[in-house]
Amino acid sequence: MSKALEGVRILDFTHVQSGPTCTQLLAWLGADVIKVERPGEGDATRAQLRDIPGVDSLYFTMLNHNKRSITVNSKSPKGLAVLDRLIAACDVMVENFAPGALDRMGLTWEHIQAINPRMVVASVKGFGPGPYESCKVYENVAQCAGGSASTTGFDDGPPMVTGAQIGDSGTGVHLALGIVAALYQRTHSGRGQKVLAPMQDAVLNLCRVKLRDQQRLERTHTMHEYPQYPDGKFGDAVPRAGNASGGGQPGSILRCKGWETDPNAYIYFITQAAVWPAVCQVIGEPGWIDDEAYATPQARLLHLKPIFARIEQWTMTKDKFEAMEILNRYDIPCGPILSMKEIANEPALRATGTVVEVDHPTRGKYLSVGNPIKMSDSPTEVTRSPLLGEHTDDVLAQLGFAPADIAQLRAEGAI
Ligand code: CAO
Repeated sequence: MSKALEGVRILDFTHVQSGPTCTQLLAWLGADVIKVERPGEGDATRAQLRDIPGVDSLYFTMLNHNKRSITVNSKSPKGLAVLDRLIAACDVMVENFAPGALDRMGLTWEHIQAINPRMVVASVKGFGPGPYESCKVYENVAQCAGGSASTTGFDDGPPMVTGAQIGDSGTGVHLALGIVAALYQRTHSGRGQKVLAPMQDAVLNLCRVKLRDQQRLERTHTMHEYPQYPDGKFGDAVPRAGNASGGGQPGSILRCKGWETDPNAYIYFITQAAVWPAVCQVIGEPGWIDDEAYATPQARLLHLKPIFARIEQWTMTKDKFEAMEILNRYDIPCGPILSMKEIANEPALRATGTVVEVDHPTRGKYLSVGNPIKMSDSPTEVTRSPLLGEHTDDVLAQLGFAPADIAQLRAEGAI
């Protein structure tokens, strides 16, 4: 079966997490992704957080599946000439160097355009134009600058970063969408274009509901679904909402049986209005169905703390999976708090290829996250990440370099 992006060739000049997330997705959609790395060391993540000495880290392998790796020294004139040949042969260049690094290599937009006017040049940067545009940025900086940290955590605690890598992987996903849209536009315009996804902007996009709440707060000075209501105080900025739902249907994380010893014996419970009578029946409070203090969503907002405390008395009598089973019978929206250990062993995720086992020549078998996007006519087969420079000779031969030229480039330190 063919793949959605078959025939698209990507010059992957990315490193660390944000850019590689993007190009890995494009590879899973069928693009030929040629990862360009610095000779000798490669992407810094190959050696970061290593669990096996001398072997590519899981950090690297889990972000660089289905790619080919070539080494090119962009600081040598002959290496730059190789890059020019790649620019001529590829459809897209993706990069996430520090601001200005690509220009310092001489690979300006004008230079690239002169070689290949159809090329899409896609970049992740920490910030867009403005006071911070020249800053280097890592994940947590983006979470902080994009509004996630100030709105995450508990009211009486400091700002908090999340485990989900919304700054890096979140931005990579945004960039991938920009790239496929630019490729589509190119089918009409015949031209490439620049695509920029700043990490601050991508995080803010994912925090859109909090900017919604900022404006609600400024107008009404209160937000009834927040834990600060009705007893606490609101300031002039959106506060941290703990585990409150963030939507129009109140929710909370509640303890389940075994919580004293198992840090993940919890369930997320949503008191969706449509199933409120069922919630009352399940927890043994049928009188709440008609009690005017609880009967309407509006009335319940005044009593969310005692309501969730009562529901928790019920969830604490069940383990999280038993509770799920019972609640699902009544269509009550809920979800178990799953540990990474439980997720790694979840048969359904294995069956759909979202958790995959990959074999690697020096590491052996390891688990990875496969393509979360499922397409009926473009299935994904996850293949291992490349060793450093594994495909240098193949790719250069494809570009028309003779074996003697390749040997010469290697001897001169250009590849
Ligand atoms: N051959 C020779 N030199 C190479 C090369 C190659 N193949 N590939 C990269 N280099 C050089 C660059 O030219 C640059 O040199 P100069 O500083 O002399 O111009 C140098 O390597 C370092 O590049 P960098 O500044 O991008 O890397 P860093 O490790 O110092 O910074 C990071 C890393 C991520 C902070 C920075 O790249 C950045 O801010 N990127 C944009 C935002 C981003 O993507 N952040 C997410 C990272 S994931 O958490």
